[in-house]
Amino acid sequence: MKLAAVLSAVGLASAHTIFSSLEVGGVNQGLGNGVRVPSYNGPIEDVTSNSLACNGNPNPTSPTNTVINVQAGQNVTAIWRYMLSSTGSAPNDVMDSSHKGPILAYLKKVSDAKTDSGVGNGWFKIQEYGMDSSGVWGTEKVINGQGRHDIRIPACIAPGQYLLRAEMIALHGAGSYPGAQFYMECAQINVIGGTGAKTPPPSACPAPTPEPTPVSKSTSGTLLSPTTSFPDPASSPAKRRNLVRSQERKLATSSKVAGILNPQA
Ligand SMILES: [Cu+2]
Repeated sequence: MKLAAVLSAVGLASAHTIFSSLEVGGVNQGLGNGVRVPSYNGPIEDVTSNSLACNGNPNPTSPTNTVINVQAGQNVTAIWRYMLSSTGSAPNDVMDSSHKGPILAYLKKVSDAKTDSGVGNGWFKIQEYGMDSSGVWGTEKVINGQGRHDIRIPACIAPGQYLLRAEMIALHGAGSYPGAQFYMECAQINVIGGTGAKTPPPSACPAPTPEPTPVSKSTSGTLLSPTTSFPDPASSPAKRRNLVRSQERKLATSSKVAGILNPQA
């Protein structure tokens, strides 16, 4: 391996990210306050791992006793930082620019947001933002937007406690499995003022209007269309792995994203 390639690999390995705090109503709730943050910023790459739900081994997370009040229908903002110690909001303080891919958000209704592990059924997706028509990925939007990832909490859901799972997926290594890098943490929220009695399956809740970040198709047509799902934390490990592998096959054969698969090219 050439020296430049070695240095590049080291750079990528240390250029990850953490959803480190939640902003609600313009107020940052504090680092790790109501968000289960890990001490290390590495990704989950094994999609059969329970850590795909709310992170965890090999990145153990810290519990938090805070449950953050959020109004149903309100926008909240997941704040992503390169490391827990990163206080700036420049692109390098968020995530390395090589990390291109979709951003997503999920909710899960729980009886106690402080103690529920998040593993298993009940997750529903409330956002998936892939690549826009100019070829700009969701992660680029966050990297170049001070680490801010806006998420609309649906108005129609039942009041009560939820886990809010914000996720960014980096595809630069996704030409083979494992390779896609899944970054996620879970916030503990208490939704108040919800107009519905639903803890909806994905289609039961009307799409929030306006979408905080519109879902877009990739220029390849199907890669990240709104109906193309990345592995859902609620689906079975085998199903998740098959999904990732099919995504990776599409990626590997898509000339449009070749530059992402091989950042040095
Ligand atoms: Cu990384």
